[in-house]
Amino acid sequence: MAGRDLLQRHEDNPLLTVDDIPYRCNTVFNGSPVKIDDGYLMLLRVEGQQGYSFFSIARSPDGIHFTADDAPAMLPASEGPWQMWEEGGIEDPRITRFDGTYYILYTATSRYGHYIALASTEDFEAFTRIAVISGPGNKDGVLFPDRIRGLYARLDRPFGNGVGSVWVSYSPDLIHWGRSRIVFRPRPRFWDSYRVGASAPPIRTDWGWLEIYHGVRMTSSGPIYRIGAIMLDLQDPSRVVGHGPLPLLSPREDYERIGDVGNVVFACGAVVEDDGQVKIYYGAADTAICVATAPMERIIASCFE
Ligand code: BMA
Repeated sequence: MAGRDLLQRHEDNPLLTVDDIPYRCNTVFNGSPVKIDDGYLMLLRVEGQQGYSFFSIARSPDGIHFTADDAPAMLPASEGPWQMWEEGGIEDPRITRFDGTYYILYTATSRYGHYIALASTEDFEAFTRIAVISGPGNKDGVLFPDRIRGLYARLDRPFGNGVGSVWVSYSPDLIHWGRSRIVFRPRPRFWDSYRVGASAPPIRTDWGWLEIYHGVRMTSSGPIYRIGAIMLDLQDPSRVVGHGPLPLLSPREDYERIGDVGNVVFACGAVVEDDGQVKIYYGAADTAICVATAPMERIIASCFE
């Protein structure tokens, strides 16, 4: 059976719901996974009942069965210079391992809008805030896992002219960013016609940088968020080398259709296994965390359809 979607949902979905969080909160979604020595760790976006989001950790031996920590890992700053950036919460972490350090790009929200912020950790116990690395009206920041032509590189989604497109920028030091170029835009008439944004940090392949992104189509009953893939040139990621017409995953199951924000599948990270299977972790309906998989070769092929 071909199935409706290229990605196969795991039968244990949703992997994490509010019932798995040991303290009172509203929802858990949009988690970013990493593989560590003895299993998997996921940085979760938890939304508290007061209405803002923060980060917590869940751990797993197999990438499927997760146990959430007893207490949050990183709360919005409540004092100091970061307070004004994070007063509305911290959202959608994306983890990239680079030279042995884990860098986390996340969305800081405040009365002035959304910003991309950068923090790092060595051990997921202590987190160091490094810098706010965008102006207002930007989110969906993902850091490439390698330098490109000697510079750090990121994708992001500035909200210029009311259109959400994906851009690439470069930095010598992770703090000062520039040389911004557009990468791809919403495609009129397609499933990603309203908005696009980076989802998982780019994955290096022989064919280019594989970017798992989200695309939105607006309908008369609101937006539908889907997961897609695009291939970018290794040396110049502003150059799209492959972009297929179909999404990888669309909301279909009740846990994707029904929740605080229905009709949403929204990835924040993926794990490539040694056998070539890719596990894509995604928030479902802004209410739960799920995983869906496909062989890397099929995801790559979909970029060139
Ligand atoms: C996006 C982000 C995500 C969220 C999605 C659907 O703009 O805010 O955190 O999952 O909308 O509500």
